Parts: sequence; C-alpha cells; structure tokens
Amino acid sequence: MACSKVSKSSLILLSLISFCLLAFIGCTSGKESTPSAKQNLPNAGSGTKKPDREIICRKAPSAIEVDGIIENTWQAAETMRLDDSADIPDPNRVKIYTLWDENYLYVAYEVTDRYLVGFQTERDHKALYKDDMIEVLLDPRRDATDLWLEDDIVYHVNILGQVKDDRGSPEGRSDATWQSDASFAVIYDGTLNDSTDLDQGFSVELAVPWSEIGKKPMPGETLGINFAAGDAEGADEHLWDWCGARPFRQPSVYGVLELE
Ligand SMILES: [Ca+2]
Ligand SMILES: [Ca+2]
Ligand SMILES: [Ca+2]
Ligand SMILES: [Ca+2]
Repeated sequence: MACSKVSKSSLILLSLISFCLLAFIGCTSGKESTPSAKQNLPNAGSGTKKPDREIICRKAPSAIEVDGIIENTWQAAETMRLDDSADIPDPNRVKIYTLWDENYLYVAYEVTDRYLVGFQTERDHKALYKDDMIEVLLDPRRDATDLWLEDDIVYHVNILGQVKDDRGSPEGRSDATWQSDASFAVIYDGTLNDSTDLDQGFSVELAVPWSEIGKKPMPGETLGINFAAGDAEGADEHLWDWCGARPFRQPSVYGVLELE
C-alpha cells in the first residue's frame, strides 16, 4: 500500500515538473523569436494589421482602351474621391476608378481643374511633379515598410501624358532609371499654360501589367496602395495623397486594394 502511495505522488510530482519545464521552454523560445523575426525590417508586420483604408477593385466587364477617355466600362468600378482640401479658390476635384483583368491593373483619374499647367515632356524629369499630375504608388508585397524596397513602384503621370516611373531597391533607394512597361494616356479639356481663361480638367488612364507588379491576379488578392495628385497654380504647386504618407514613398501607412 505504502509503496503504491509513494509512486502515485512521484508520478504527480514528475508530471508537474515536466509541465513547468515545457511551459518555461515555450515562454523562452517565444520571447526570442518575436523580435529576431522583425528586427531587419523597419516597421515590419504592419501589413498584417487591419488597414485604415481599403478599396475594392472590381473585374473589368470588358477590355479597357488606354486612350485617356473614361469609357462606359469604367462605370463598373467602385470609385473614391481624392479632392484637394487646400484653402484656395476652386480646389481640384478628383475621382479615382480601379479595375482589373488577367493582364492588367487599371487605374483612372478624372480631375476637375480650372487652370491647366504642364511643361515636362522628358521621361523621368525631376520637376515633373510640379505640373498638373497624378501618382499611383504600389507596395505589392504589403511588407508595409518605411523604406522604398524593390517591390515598390511609383508612377507619376503629368497632364502631357509624360511619365516619371521609379522602383525601390533592397537598400531603400528610389531608382528613376527603371522603366515601366505600363501604358499611360491623358486627355485634357481647356487651354494649357494660359491663366486668362477657365479650364475644365483632365483624365488619366493607366494599365499596369501584373508581370510588373509581380503577382498573379485572382479574387481576394491584395496590394498596398496610395494615390496622389498635384495641382500647379503658377508657382504655387502642391500635392496631396490618400493615406497621409510623408514622404509619399512610405508604404507603412498605405491602404489596401483588394481584387473582387
Ligand atoms: Ca479609355
Ligand atoms: Ca492646375
Ligand atoms: Ca514593399
Ligand atoms: Ca523611370
């Protein structure tokens, strides 16, 4: 009887020791793995938190012709506003459309702008952002870093249909010598660089190949994204964006585009 009592207590004691030991090992390894997984990427992991901004990108019901004209097919898109909130007379009003198909991510901008201004006709010109223009910024991997990494792409398109396209690098440097395979087209309604009359505005269409984005498009797929626009009013040009990124090449605060 005594013998059996001792072995029962020993068994209970052994189980308790094993349990504590396992729990201790579990805690220790957990403490070690979390920071080491994150330490190489600034602000890594933000991509997993629920984004503040989301846009649904519907599938294009038919082909989009990239000619600057917002055709009927675009009416299938979920749209959003990116109006200028600057305290100026007649600030620009901006409406953004997105669609996708097997080959391209499509983005269109419809801009109401009373004074049309544009000068840069050279690709990748440093001053292109000073013209009336739009920007689309992508973080395809959604690693949501503060650095502009090799997956990250920005397309600036000015009112003349000229482009400044940059891609990031593993060191976080933006490289304007990188050239996109995307198609761009702009049309405007008004008189360019003439402030003596009032203009109507301009519209922009972009088709970005999925091969450039590096993703296979399918419903539920997501990208980190930001949209921006710029208005040149004489010397008083200014820019604004969807996500409040400063600089705009800051994927850590980007919203999410989800393919439907
Ligand atoms: Ca079109
Ligand atoms: Ca303008
Ligand atoms: Ca990225
Ligand atoms: Ca370029």
